[in-house]
Amino acid sequence: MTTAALGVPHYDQVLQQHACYCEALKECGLGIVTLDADLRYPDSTFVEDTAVLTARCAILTKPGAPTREGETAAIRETLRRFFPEVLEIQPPGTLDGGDICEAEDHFFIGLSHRTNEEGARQLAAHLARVGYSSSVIDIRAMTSILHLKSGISYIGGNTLVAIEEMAENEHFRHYELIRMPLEESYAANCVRANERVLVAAGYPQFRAELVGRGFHPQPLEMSEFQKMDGGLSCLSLRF
Ligand code: CIR
Repeated sequence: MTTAALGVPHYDQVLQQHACYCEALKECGLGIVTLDADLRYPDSTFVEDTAVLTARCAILTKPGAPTREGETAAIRETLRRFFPEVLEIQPPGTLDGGDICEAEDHFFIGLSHRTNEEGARQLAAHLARVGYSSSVIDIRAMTSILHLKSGISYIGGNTLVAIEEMAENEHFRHYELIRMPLEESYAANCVRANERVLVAAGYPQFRAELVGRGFHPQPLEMSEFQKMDGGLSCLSLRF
């Protein structure tokens, strides 16, 4: 599925970019668990949407797009190997992991065309039970982003990266804010992994800003995933 009018992804390049992404995570010191491709679910490479993983609990989501609902089965099975208990969002709640932005012990929950109020309420309750706070950010009127994390990322050091449309949001008042220039909005989706920040290649202003603030950006080619509305965070579940 996509809303981007960037053309058809080239399969060989998709595989190559994905392999580089996995390699970069390993270079950050992470271990990788890879699931087999499941051709029934063409969007399933965006595993982030199927779960919310925290240091204190694991929650399987209920993806908001009907064609993606079945993706959670393989993730449930896999998560059970790593988490003693796997909680689940229940219908009529829907929730995509891409709408959840973890900033230390606080979680921003995006209300979107994928995540509904009931899904947000259930997640907030699960998080509260283990001592995390959360706040809901309504992005339903924003046409430029699919998920909350297409528009903001938390990269540690009390620092949030935000697209222009979100930068003035009152929820972000107490954070250091990196405001993305309009032409670099896609790069707002980035991933802090240990000492590095994985960023989409081709966004020089953002990269320079990160370096200036003492972060260590690692650019990765993402052109083929961008064509499918995907960003760096979508391609993995990190815990
Ligand atoms: C979808 O529409 O569901 C996929 N084509 C893209 C999902 C991207 N996931 C994310 O931003 N977390």
